[in-house]
Amino acid sequence: MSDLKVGVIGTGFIGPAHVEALRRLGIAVAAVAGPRLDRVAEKARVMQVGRYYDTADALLADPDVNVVHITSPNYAHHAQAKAALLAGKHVVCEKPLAMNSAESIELVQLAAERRLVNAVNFNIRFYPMSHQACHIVQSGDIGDVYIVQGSYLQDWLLYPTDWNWRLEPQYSGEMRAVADIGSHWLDLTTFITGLKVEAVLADFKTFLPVRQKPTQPVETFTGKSQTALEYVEQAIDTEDYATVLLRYAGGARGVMTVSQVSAGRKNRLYYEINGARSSIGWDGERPNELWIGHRDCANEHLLKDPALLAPDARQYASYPGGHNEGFPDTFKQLYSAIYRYIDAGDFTATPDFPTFEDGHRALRVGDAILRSAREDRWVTVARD
Ligand code: SOE
Repeated sequence: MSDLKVGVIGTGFIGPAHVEALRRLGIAVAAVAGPRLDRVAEKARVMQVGRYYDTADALLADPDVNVVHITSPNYAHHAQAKAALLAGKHVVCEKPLAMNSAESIELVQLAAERRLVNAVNFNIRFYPMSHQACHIVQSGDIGDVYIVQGSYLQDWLLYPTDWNWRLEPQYSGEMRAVADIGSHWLDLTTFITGLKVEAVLADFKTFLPVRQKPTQPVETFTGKSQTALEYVEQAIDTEDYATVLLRYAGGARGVMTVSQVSAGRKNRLYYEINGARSSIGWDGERPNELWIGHRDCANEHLLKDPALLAPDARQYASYPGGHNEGFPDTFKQLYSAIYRYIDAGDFTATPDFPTFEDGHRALRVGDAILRSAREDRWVTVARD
């Protein structure tokens, strides 16, 4: 594929997933950046990346880097994306795009002004079954959408000793579960249905208002297998759980529950979309299956098989039926769309991947959810 060179900012849980996916497409990773020189040097050695920097600015000054992937904690996304665009680099940013929609609108405008490619890493759209679901709904097969419902549940923050930077608002933002995983659910269901959320009513709960913070840093998802020696008590005020009622333009209704304290649910995004004729349902822990529900005939259970998928979905299935594709493949498929677009060079064409506009829209909904939870009332989602 592309002979562009990539710089990846952030080497925690998700930075290496970006590097691996890029390499599977034959895209060169020129450099990585992380906060401490000794740590980033070690990460670069393990990933066999030739150059490493201990600041984002140093990576952005590297003339060989044409595209920047931002995989740092949430608070840094806005400043790093802005600096990358000002340095003339295309940007692929992890979600959420920024801490709030005031920040994200600035990025949308700057990327447009600079005519640079901009993408948000909403990778879950790139399971083949997500594109198949989009095809089914958009082609009218299930009829008008009545109800969009589901959840995104995890258990990695269930115990008071579970710790991660996402628990600290200065790094993660004023919301946690909604921003971290609700953003994926909202993006995915918006992608599939094409429906815009108009108003929200949110209920939040922090079940663990005090946690034990290890005195050593803990990487995402590794807390379960590491025992810290020393802890300090820390008050927590971001939500462990949220349920949000959703009103969509055109009359559909929805409900989303997110939780990071649901024992046994490792990383389970579930949605069910009920239409005037049929329904579809998908469980992210069984990503190669799509449930199609009917009233007057037997329900269907579609297993991923390129031969049975619509062309839009088939292009993101690399292996034959029965050969499961999973989480790392979504990164590869997302980048195949982004780099194909960059290579084509026509930046007036409509992108077939999530852009800063999508990241901004998710943050607009997020801002309304936060306000609703605080004010305990329905809030209308602002429009730009
Ligand atoms: C942590 O909750 C997390 O890694 C999210 O940040 C990711 O976006 C999601 O893929 C899995 O969980």
